Amino acid sequence: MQQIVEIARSQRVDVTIVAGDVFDRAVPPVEAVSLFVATLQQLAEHCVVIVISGNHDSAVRLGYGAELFRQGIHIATSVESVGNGIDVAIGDETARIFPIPFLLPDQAREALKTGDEPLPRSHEAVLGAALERVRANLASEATPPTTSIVIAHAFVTGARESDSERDISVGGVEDVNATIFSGIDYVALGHLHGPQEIRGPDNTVIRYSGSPLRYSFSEAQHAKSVTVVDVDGSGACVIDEVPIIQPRPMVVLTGSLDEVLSEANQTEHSNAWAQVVVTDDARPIDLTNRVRAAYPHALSILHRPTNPPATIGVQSDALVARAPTEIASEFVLAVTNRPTTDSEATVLRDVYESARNRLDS
Ligand SMILES: [Mn+2]
Repeated sequence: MQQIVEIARSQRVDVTIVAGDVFDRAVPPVEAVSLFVATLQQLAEHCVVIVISGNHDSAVRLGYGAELFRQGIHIATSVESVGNGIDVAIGDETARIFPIPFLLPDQAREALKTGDEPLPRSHEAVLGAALERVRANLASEATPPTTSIVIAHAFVTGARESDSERDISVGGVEDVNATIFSGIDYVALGHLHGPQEIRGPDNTVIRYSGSPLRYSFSEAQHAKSVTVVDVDGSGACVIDEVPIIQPRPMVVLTGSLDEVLSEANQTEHSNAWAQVVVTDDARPIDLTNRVRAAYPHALSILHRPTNPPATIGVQSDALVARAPTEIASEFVLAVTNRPTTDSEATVLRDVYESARNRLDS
């Protein structure tokens, strides 16, 4: 957080955008809330700050007290405000920034409907309707602002995931097509942890800044950064990825215990947050302590034999990597000796999604 504040100060940024998630759970620990508030206050000394809620955040809790924040700190968490822009002076130009909090299709399809019928039950439908509101706002003035910016929290088609993002699928679909952002100069996206640019419609730059820290070993190779965007009023955007220095390196070491504990490995990686995967056929005696002695910051120690005994039908980590609905379908196959029907698959999916949403809220 200190690095981000320093980047805002030294680069004299006009606006800091946080595209969610702010927290990783609906009820965050007190330390996390304190850090968030302190960081907002420090950022606000240098620039305008605009925050949206993500799928991990409780919109109600994150938005609580938002009106009490001083001018220059905006926290957008409610669907009612979608389509309202915040004007920020950037030199002689004006950027209008539209924060769109993470929209739950089941709630937003009613709030954002344009006719009598609710919108289709999908992320693309509700976020698409939000963008219609944004474009209507921009078209409503004879002299629109020189730059338009949208902040959203979504999985845009073509982006690369890691193991850290929680599934947001509705009806089995989680992604939205980049074409819904047509007409916008810059789209600042949250949700995916790897920094990346998405191919969008002509003249629209769409980017995930990525998370400032790594949240799982699937992010070990990510180069974490903050995206600094320079807009010049013509709609053109110049992108600069400013690195965030990580507290420790991160490494995944796979091999026999002897290989993992080799002197070369220890010399290079003893300081790292390590995931150690030991592949010996039999579990080495005292595995955890021996690994920890060499890698005191090991976060995950696994025994995954190259030749697993035939009696083990399912490995738990292989199970974790698969879709819950797929596992449930296999269960149906195992007990009924026939594949799931389409209607059974729909029931399994709906039950899974509603259970997951209850955990999230
Ligand atoms: Mn998210």
